[in-house]
Amino acid sequence: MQIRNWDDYQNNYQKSVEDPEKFWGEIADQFIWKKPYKKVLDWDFETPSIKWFEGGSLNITENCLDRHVKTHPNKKAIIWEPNDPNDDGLTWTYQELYNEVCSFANVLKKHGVVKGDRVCLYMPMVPQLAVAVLACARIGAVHSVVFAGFSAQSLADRIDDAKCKLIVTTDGAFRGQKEIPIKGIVDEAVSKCDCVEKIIVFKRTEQYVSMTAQRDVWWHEEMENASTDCPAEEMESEDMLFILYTSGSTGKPKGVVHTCGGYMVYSHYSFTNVFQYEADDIYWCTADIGWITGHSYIVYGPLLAGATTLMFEGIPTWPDAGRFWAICDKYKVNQFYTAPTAIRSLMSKGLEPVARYSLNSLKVIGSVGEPINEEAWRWYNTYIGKNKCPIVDTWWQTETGGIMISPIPNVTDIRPTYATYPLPGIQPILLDKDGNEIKENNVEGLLCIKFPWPSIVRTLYGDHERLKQTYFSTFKGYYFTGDGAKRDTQGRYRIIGRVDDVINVSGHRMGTAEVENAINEHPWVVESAVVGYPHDIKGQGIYAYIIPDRHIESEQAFIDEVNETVRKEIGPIAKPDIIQVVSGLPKTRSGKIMRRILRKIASGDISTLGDTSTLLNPDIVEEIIEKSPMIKK
Ligand code: 7RM
Repeated sequence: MQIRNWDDYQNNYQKSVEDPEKFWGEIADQFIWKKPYKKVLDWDFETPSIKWFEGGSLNITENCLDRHVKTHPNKKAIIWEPNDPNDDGLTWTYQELYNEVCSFANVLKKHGVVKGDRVCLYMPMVPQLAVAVLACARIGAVHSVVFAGFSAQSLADRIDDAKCKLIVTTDGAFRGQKEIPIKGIVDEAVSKCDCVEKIIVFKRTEQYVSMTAQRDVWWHEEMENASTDCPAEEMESEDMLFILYTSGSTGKPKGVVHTCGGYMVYSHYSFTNVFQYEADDIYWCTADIGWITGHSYIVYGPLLAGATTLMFEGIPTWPDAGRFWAICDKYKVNQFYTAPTAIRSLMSKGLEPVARYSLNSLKVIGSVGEPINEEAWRWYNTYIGKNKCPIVDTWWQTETGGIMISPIPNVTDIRPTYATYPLPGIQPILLDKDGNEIKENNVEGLLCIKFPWPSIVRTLYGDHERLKQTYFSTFKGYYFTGDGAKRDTQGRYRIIGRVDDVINVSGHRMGTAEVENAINEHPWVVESAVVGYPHDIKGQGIYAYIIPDRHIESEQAFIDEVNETVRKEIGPIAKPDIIQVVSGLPKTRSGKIMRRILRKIASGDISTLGDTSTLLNPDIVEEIIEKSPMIKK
């Protein structure tokens, strides 16, 4: 299953296109199935309906845990590094992790969770989050992890959409110098939903929390007498494994659904190949488990591979900007996987925090979440990889479940800022605006995938029609990614970014409509328009144009209030970087906001605004330019 050289890559790629069922069937045979599958693949992109390994049954945790407990029970499964470098960390062997997972699975069962129930996990990066994920999978409950930076309102929306009956959370969270009242946020969210029956609280910070009798219980008390014996529920290959919410171009987040068999096969396959993981390596992905990267490449992929996966609770800049590198040296990390925004932010702190560490254990370094700019790529390559570690610039999405386009270290070549080639089994194509395939190289187009892979999104929870509309209707017969891409003369891809109304702030996907909805919750806001603009560290920043319903005495006070509204509605990650109060927005005669013009102004470039005379209100453009902080006068 591990591709070792260029010939291997080419043979595998060719085979995966010529006989996909044989290709994936052979990979799938390396897992433990409770019942063998009857058919590798059944699909149509019209309905859409995609089924992998039908007739087969399995439990992903048997593949993550039981089989490794048999062969190497004392190998480290999870290494956990706490927020404060002076606090004690924790290591669990495969045997210990197995015991934790089975015990907690029994706790879930005791509280009435059965196969198919949805369980919401709202936790910071403590190892118990990984335990809770796997415990759900053990008993066939569907986990919906919500990133612990989301607000009570966002959490409530997600709990309600999936009708979760149980929540697992913590008292609080440590993040750098901050202590965050996680349980308080959960209490507020739950007051807005009526599906939640139980809340299990893991004690992390020891801060005071209110516990509601009958409803709230402590993790440590429940675990005291829980048995470590919990048979793995038999799951059909296409049974739901998890839901993960992600932003789209409308205001409402989409509940991306992944299923058991295909996700298992693809997360393992992509992990071993992209990171070229070897038996004794220490692997570290700095993402949060609240995002897909954490699901696939902190928890499932590495554990399926029997790897040692490091989990970090803190932030890259605390106690200082050398923290990532200190951790790399402390644990002799071999594969390090992070996001361009983290690289740029650390790059801005100079070389001193890097120079203190050797980093000589590193073999492969990776990037994910957004396009990496050339400067950040070179810095990463020179000062972190020391010109000897291949950089894997991995392109993929929540909806793809795993890495789709990426270099394979020491197998395929590297081109700075290029995700380069698709993994075997992945068939990307570029289309022009009219949906015609662009066959030649040295071109640019809309990135689509023309054939299913095992971890493709199966549905959007509760809204299959939206799945069809969003991904399978723009271009008939293809999965449309929403990204634009270039392909060079060698057939290597460079992903340019979103072509829809989705912005990518520090690697976090956000719908402009979602942020607008939040802003519009402020009682004085009549209308708003949100666009992305180039930001040195975050990749894209959020620029909001806002029309108030009255004369604003203090603009700063109003802006502060709007920011607070967004923080409450979505969370701190969605707060605009720039808010401009305007008296109107440029609109077409049919009333559509001309976002193209707003994007140009936000990026500080007004040289190519085009003809604005056909607008409903052409004068407004001058006014906005006049007052924009991005336009130098
Ligand atoms: C894994 C993840 C997906 C969107 C995707 C792209 C962008 C991700 C790269 C990238 C350029 C990359 N899932 N994106 N990786 N753009 N190069 N290597 O990020 O669902 O949260 O976001 O992120 O626009 O469509 S995600």
